[in-house]
Amino acid sequence: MQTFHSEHTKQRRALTELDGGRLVTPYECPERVDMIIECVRESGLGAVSTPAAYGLDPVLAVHDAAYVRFLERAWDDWVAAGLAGEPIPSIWPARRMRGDRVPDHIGGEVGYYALAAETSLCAGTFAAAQASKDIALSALDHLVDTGEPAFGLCRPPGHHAAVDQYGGYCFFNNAAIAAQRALDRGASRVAILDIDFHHGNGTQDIFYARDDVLFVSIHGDPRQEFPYFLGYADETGQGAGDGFNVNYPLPSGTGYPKWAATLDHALERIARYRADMLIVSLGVDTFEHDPISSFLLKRDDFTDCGQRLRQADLPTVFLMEGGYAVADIGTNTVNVLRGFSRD
Ligand code: Q9C
Ligand code: ZN
Repeated sequence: MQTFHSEHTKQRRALTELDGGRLVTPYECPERVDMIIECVRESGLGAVSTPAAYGLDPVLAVHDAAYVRFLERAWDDWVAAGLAGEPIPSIWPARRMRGDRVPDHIGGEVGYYALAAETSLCAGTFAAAQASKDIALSALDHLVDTGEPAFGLCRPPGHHAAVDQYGGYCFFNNAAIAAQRALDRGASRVAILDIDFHHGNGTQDIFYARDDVLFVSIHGDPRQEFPYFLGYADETGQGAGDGFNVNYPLPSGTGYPKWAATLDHALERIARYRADMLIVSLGVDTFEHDPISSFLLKRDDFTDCGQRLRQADLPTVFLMEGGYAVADIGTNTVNVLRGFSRD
C-alpha cells in the first residue's frame, strides 16, 4: 500500500484550542504526522510519496466559494483588525438570528463560518488544508490509476468540515473531495465509511441529498459527544439521498466486541449498495487511551479492524482523520493498514 505524505501539513501549528473553558495547546498537533510517518516507514507497508498539486477546483466542487475565500484571508483579516490571539468565534447566527447575512467584520465572519469554537485559525492553516486535500486526491488517483489501495496521511483532518463551515479541527473535507473526484473519474457509487470516534457531520452534510455517495458512520452518541447536534440514527438522508446516510451512534465505554459487530453491519450495508469504491475516514481516536474520546479499542483491535475492512473486497483509500493519543497514533494507524494488507 502506497502512502501519501507532505511536510506542508505541518504549516498549521495553532497555539490555542478552547478546551473546557481554558486555552490549551491543540490536541490536533503537527507531531501526529511525524509519529504516523515514522511507523509507516518502519512497517514496510510500502512506498511513501509526495502529493501532486491540484489547486482549488476540486475543493470548490464540494465547498462554498465564499467559504474557501474566507479561509484564505481570515488570518490576515484578523491581524489587520488589530485583534490579538488566534481567531475564535464568540457569537453565531443562533436560533431566530439572521443566518442569511454574512457580516463584513472578521469577528462576525468567524461566527458565520465556524461550527464550533475549539478550532483556532492560524497563519499556516490554509496552506496545510491545501496540502491535506492534495494528499487525499493523490491517494484517490493512485487507486484509480493502479487499482492498488492507498493511504493519505491527511492533516488537518476533514470530516467535520461542511459545505460552508469549519470546526472540529477540520477545514476542507478531504474524504468528500476525494469521493467527488472518484465520481468525476468514472465511479458511479462511492461509499464513505467513517470510523473516527466522532460523527462525520461535514461529510453527511455534503452528501445528504445524494444517492451517488453512501455515507456510513460509527461514532460516539451525539447525546454525549461532539458534535452533539448531528449523528443520530434517524438521519437517513433526504430527497434522492433518502436511505443513503447511515449513522451508528454507540454509547461511551463501547469496547471492541460491540464496535466490531457494528462495523460488520456497516460493511453489509455497503455491500448491499454495490459500491464500486470505498473511502475510509480513518480516525484512531476510538483508542482506549485517547485523551478526548470514550471508546475502548486496544492496539490489536485496530489490526482486526483492518482485516475486516479487507473482507469488503473493494478498491479502498484510507484518509487520516482524528486520533490524539500521540504516542500510540502511529502504531494504531499502521495496525489498521497492515491488517488490511495482510493476506
Ligand atoms: N477539547 C476529529 O477527531 N472537541 N475532531 C474537543 C476537547 C472537538 C475532533 C473536546 C473534537 C473534534 C477530526
Ligand atoms: Zn474524531
